[in-house]
Amino acid sequence: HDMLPRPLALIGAEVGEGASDAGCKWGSQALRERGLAAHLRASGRAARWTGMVRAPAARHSAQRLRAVEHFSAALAQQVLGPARAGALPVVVGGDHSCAVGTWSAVAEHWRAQGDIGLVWIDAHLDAHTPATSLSGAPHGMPVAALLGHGSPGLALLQGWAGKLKPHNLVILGARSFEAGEQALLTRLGVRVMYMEEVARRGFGACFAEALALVQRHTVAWGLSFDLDALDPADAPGTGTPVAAGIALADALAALRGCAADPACAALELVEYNPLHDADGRTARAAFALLKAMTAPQGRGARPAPCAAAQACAELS
Ligand code: 6HN
Ligand code: MN
Ligand code: MN
Ligand code: MN
Repeated sequence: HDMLPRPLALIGAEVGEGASDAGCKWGSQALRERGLAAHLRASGRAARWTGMVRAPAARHSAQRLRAVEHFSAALAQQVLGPARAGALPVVVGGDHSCAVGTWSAVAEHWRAQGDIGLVWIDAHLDAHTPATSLSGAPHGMPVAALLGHGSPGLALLQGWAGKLKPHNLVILGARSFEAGEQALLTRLGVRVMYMEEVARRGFGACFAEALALVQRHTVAWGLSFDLDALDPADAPGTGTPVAAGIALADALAALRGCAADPACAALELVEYNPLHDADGRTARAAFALLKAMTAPQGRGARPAPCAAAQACAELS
């Protein structure tokens, strides 16, 4: 329809403390210096950086969770501002622990009206609690925290737990995970479209179904895109690359214009590690993904074949 597209409020989530390799901490700054805002403005939307939030340094692994908790509260404030002002918050990571702050703020903003939904695109499940995590890394825990499990400092951000209800979450593209986190999601009944399903049905068909599911019982929905969901050939510069992922072309085709839906509450793109991106390929993927998602108009559902299907079939 003819409504003016909402301006984009880019928010840099400068956190690497959630991961074993802290390189993602410099991801948002690198994308900003490459001209991400101007790139997005080229498709006709207003776009500017409204905040950069930096996590306190953590020298020991025991300090990491504490650092992420402090960071999450600060990030949530930076997301609430533009959300209240009617802009579309676009959080640029940073490791994926930033999702706790982003989606806690979005849930808080919509709380009086109803529940929020979330599509989580990732090679991982990110649903550990400190009790089940083998690495102890907080970026493997945001999904559990948003569902109300694990560290109280994360789960109780904004003073209440259960920002996401299990039936309003869909995880897409998972192919590397541990038993403990999978057991939590299975027990809660979260729909996971594993990479083998994505390869078989195509990313476009899976994303369309995921979007319909998270819209069903909610007043608003969001998208959290972990770059490691992509095939490492298209996005080598991530914190934790995993073979046989989603082809960038498939993601671009399916996500195009998704944020034009007035019920789209926020977008998040995480795990860009500039130190592992020698040729700039991953930065270009990040630019293209955000430009596609924020294109002023959608193209409608257009299921595209998965170009990496062959590699996925070989894996399974
Ligand atoms: N991410 N499951 C592994 C862990 O350490 O808990 C990997 C987590 C990766 C998190 O990519 O956002
Ligand atoms: Mn992740
Ligand atoms: Mn991941
Ligand atoms: Mn595939």
